Formats: sequence, C-alpha cells, structure tokens
Amino acid sequence: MKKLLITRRIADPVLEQAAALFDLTIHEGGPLTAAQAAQAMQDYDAILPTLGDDFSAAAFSGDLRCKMLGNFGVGYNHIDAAAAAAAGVIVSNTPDVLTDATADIGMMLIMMTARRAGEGERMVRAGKWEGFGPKVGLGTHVTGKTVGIVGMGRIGQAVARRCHFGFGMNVLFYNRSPKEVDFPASQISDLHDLMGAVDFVVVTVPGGAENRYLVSAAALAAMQPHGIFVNIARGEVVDEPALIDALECGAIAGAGLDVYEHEPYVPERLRALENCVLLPHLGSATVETRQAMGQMALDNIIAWAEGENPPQRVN
Ligand code: 8YV
Repeated sequence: MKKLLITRRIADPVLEQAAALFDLTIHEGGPLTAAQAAQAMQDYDAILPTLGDDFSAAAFSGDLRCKMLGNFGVGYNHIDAAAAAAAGVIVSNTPDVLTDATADIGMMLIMMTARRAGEGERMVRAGKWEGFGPKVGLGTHVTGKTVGIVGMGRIGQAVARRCHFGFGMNVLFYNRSPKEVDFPASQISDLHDLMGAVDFVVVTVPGGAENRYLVSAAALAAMQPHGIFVNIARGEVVDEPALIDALECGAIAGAGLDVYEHEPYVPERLRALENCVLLPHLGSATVETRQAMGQMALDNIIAWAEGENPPQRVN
C-alpha cells in the first residue's frame, strides 16, 4: 500500500476513502513548516496538502520518495510547481468545483462593503442602534454601477456574470492575455486605467511570484475616492500597507477582503477601520464545495497511484 499524508482534516467521506486505498496519515497541528514539508517528501509516496503548507523549492531537493502532490485548493502558490516538476513530482489542484462558492463571496463582499453591513451588524450587536433614520447607515448603490474584474479566469468570469446578469452592472476587466467572454464585458489593456474607471474593483488573479503586488500603491492611487476594492484572490497580489493607507486617508471608500498578505495575521490598522469588511478566507467554505475539493484532490492522487495522468495536473 502506498503511503499518503493528508495535511489537514478534510471531509470525512474523503478521509474514509483515502484510508481504504492508502496507508493514511493525517497531520494534526496546523500547516506544515518548510522543514516538515521537506521531511514529508522523504517519508510519503503522495501528499494531499493545502494552503499554508510550505512546499517551496527546498522541499524538492535530494532523493524524494513522494512523487505526487494533490493540492486541496485551486490556488497553489504555496507549492513551487516548477521545482516540483524538475524533481519529477506531479502537482494537481481543484479548479471549477469552488468557482461558484468563491464568486458568491466576491458578491457578498461587494454588497457588504457598499451597504455597510459589517458596521451595521456591529452597531446592532453592541446595542447602539437608535432606530430607523433617513440618514442612518447610508451606503452606496450597487445595481447598475461599473465593476472592474482584475483577472478574467474562471472565478473572475463567475463574478462578472453575477454582476452583469444579477445586478445590471457594466463589466470592465483587465487580463494579461486577450480574452473573449460570452457576455457583455470590455477588456481594458492597462490595469491603472481599469482601476480608475470603475466603482468596484474585484481581484481574481492567481497568487504567486508573477502577480506579487500587481495591485501596487500606484494602481490603488488610480481609483476614484468613491471606489470600493474587493480581494478574493491572494493577499500577496496587493500592496497591503498601501491599501491600508488609501483606506485610512479616504483615497478610496472601502474594501472587502477575504485574503491577506500574511494570513492569518491581519494588521491592527486594518482591523481598526470601519470602512472595510474582513473575512477569514471563506472563499470556498461551503460544506458541499469543501467536500468536492477534497474528492477532486484525492481522485487525482488515485489516478496517479493507478498509473494514469492526474486530470487536474498543473505542472
Ligand atoms: C481554499 C482558495 O479553500 O482554492 C483556493 O485557492 O483560496 C480557497 O478557497 C484554500 O486555498 C485551501 O486550499
């Protein structure tokens, strides 16, 4: 039996199937450090890792027992997939099954931030609501406004569809390569131009080195003062200190964030701001989606164990 390490407790039916097919170990105690990841590469035939586990280049040096990483998550910026490939290690991910759940969180952040839902909820819970008033809790209208999608991949398109078909919004987008979509949307070739032209920016690009700080201080400075910034991608895509500066000084109106540069650390300055909604990386967090992600990650490992090419292979 091949030795499989699953680095976090995922859905029970997936764990049960894994236990029936492999000599299974479930890692307890949080994300794998770089040293633990490197050791696991020596000790197991396959690993099912997830966000936070440190599979950077150092994990792929030397003589490795592990030849398969079936990542739980579509984003795999915590794995150096090129170093893995060079070491003969296959990496797979879990696209598609989390697209809708993640796009829904994007819409929720647009709505919550624009309509000041976090502030309102805090006020009610604190017993500070003094009743209806014509000017209490006034937010920004969403329906009919313009959204700018940064990265028109699967999740970007799912957010754009919701904005267009559900909220009658005008959709602009930035994407590195030219992209055709089957609903009304205009591609803008310059990111700063896009950010300056819209009411809402939603970031949906992959993490990793090539998009690090793609949303720079200068890109944020291009936004209009009433603009709202939403990030459901990876924190590292945005210059977080510059974002906090922009929120603090009113250069932009608000932010809805599901991801942070150094998760789970969320800067005190950000937590102190009323004009942002802060979620704990809930993008794919539905029971149904997390089970489907676990199943897809395991199915890729099973395919590999049976000598097939894993269907969601990324390297
Ligand atoms: C995952 C995500 O839950 O899949 C991704 O890339 O961002 C999340 O929805 C998380 O990364 C676990 O791998």
